[in-house]
Amino acid sequence: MRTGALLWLAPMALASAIPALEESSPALSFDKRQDVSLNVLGGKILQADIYAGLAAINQQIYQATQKSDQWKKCNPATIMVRREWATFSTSEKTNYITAVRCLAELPAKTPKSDCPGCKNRYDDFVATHIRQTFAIHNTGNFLAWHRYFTYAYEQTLRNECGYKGYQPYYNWPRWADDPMKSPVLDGSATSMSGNGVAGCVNQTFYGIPTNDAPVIKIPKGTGGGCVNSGPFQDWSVNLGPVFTDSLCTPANPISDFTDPNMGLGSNPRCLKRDISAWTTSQWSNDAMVVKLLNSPDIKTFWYDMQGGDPAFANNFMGVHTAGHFTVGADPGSDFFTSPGDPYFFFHHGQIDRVWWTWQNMNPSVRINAIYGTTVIADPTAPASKLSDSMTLGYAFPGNITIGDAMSTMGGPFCYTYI
Ligand SMILES: *[C@@H]1O[C@H](CO)[C@@H](O)[C@H](O)[C@H]1NC(C)=O
Ligand SMILES: *[C@@H]1O[C@H](CO)[C@@H](O)[C@H](O)[C@H]1NC(C)=O
Ligand SMILES: [Cu+2]
Repeated sequence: MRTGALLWLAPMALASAIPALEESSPALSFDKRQDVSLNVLGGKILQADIYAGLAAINQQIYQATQKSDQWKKCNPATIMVRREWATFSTSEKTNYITAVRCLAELPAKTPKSDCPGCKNRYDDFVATHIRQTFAIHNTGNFLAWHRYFTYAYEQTLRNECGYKGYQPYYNWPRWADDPMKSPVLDGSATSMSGNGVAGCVNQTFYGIPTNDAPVIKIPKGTGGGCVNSGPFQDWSVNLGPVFTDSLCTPANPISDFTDPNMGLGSNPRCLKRDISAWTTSQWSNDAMVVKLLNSPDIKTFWYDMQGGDPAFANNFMGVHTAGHFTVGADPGSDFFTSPGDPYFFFHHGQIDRVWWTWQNMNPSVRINAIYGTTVIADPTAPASKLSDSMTLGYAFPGNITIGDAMSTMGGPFCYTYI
């Protein structure tokens, strides 16, 4: 296939330009991007994707040669592959959408005493994220916890809603100029729904990190109100908000921070979005992802992904925040309640893919690299350790350690990305 040949030439040429890359052999390729027509991907070759292709190959070689116990269980014969939504067929997309909607029809597992507002199985995931927010963001477990969370969601779609595929991701830079052109957000019947209608007429910006003390002001776009296209226009957001930037959002009935159920009161409302090309064109384009992937160590990578040090100086947003404010509004702008928008798992699939890429550009050094403490943005708290355990509460059974979540081919995991 012509496209395949093209995609192959580029990595060969680039390999020598990328520092600290381990030997890779095309014969052991696990980069199946050559199977995907470039037209589907908007005709663009992204440098970040070339890094990802090399990482995929490196990971297989590293696992085969250095991790023989893991390799017995997880190897190219058994591995699951996560793909970009644009490469899903129409029926694959429909099956995924049906499974997400199915989760919202199943009863919640979280008892009312732990989440008075939880109505359904989807809410269990939102609730555990709200409850743990201060212990899983700007912390040492941030990447590992969200890897486990996204995996648990994918497994639950499969185990409880009959989904046969794997979690799709949204490759931000491919549609950085206009996210509403992406098959994830174009509002079609096979999208995750599109923009919201015009809303919050007196809101002129969304403030990062908060509206009250903004360091970055994202100008309000054309949306901000309820999503009115695609399969999620009747989607109910039941929990939160806690830290929303959307002035249109009614407060949660439990808003006292000393209450363990803060944000978990019943507050059903529509899904709102204000899709922001202002954000994506500057902060989640190919150059931004490549800069992040060129981080020499985990401390640099960790800070860059989350907005730099000091956070958000010179308007630098970091791909993590940019990915959330790609949709913004409610619950997308609320870092507690953001999983209430099913787009969340597409964004965090890509966060995980970028971390996986960075790790596997030099796996022997980076696979267990960890930075950060156990409390949000608190450098004086105890440092996170690989032996720290992580829980998903009622969303998914079983604690794992951060160490278990460092490799996508170790612990409970066996997946890769193309
Ligand atoms: C306008 O903003 C104020 C808070 O600043 C809010 O109370 C009010 O509901 C908003 N009105 C609309 C229509 O968004
Ligand atoms: C699971 O992990 C959480 C968070 O680290 C911890 O509080 C809890 O005690 C653990 N539960 C078990 C059964 O190990
Ligand atoms: Cu999160």
